[in-house]
Amino acid sequence: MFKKKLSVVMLASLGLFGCGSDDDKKAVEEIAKPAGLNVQVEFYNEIPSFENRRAFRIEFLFDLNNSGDVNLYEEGDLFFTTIIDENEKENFVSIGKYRLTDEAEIGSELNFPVKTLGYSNLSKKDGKSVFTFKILNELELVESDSSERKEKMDTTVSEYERLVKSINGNTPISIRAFYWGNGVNSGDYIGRNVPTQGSILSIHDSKDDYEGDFNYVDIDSVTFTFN
Ligand SMILES: [Ca+2]
Ligand SMILES: [Ca+2]
Repeated sequence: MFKKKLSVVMLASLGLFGCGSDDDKKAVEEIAKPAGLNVQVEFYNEIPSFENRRAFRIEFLFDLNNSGDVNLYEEGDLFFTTIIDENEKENFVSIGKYRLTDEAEIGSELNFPVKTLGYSNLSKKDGKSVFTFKILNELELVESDSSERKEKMDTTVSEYERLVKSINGNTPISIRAFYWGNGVNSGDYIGRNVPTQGSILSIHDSKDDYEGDFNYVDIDSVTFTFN
């Protein structure tokens, strides 16, 4: 209830409220999205288009079990990945050996499809790329064909929801971003070998510390907000 009231106030103050059009309805739905975690990554430069089989991949590993390890898909960690290429965008999260994904490969034992994992987007602003990802706290599974599989899926979603809600402003994180394919390679990292220590609410990263032959992927800043 409180949330709904807040939405109305926000819309009214933005001058968007009162016309009763479909756009208004959409705006209310947008604000009524389930709670979660918002990530925004700003780059110094522009990530080029995805022609010629080139792709962009960004990974966020939350070291929730505080092992200091950023290389393994460990039990107790959450590892989010978004891959964007010419044809599609795929979001998935690894929870130990299982994966929740909104593009599940049919028949895979370890990949479980959810209706929406989150909302990721790569856009351009003033000649610079910005990646945003709204990670949801609660997920809705796509129906399973067997009760055995359903049980495993339910357990994995419960574990996901428990872990994602435990992320806070001081959770150690490792972030890796790449753009590659057809002779092009560019990447940048935060907490590459050792996850970050301290606040992740606002992270600044140096200019020109990219790896590869091109400066396309050069992280400038990362911000996390919770709602
Ligand atoms: Ca870990
Ligand atoms: Ca950088």
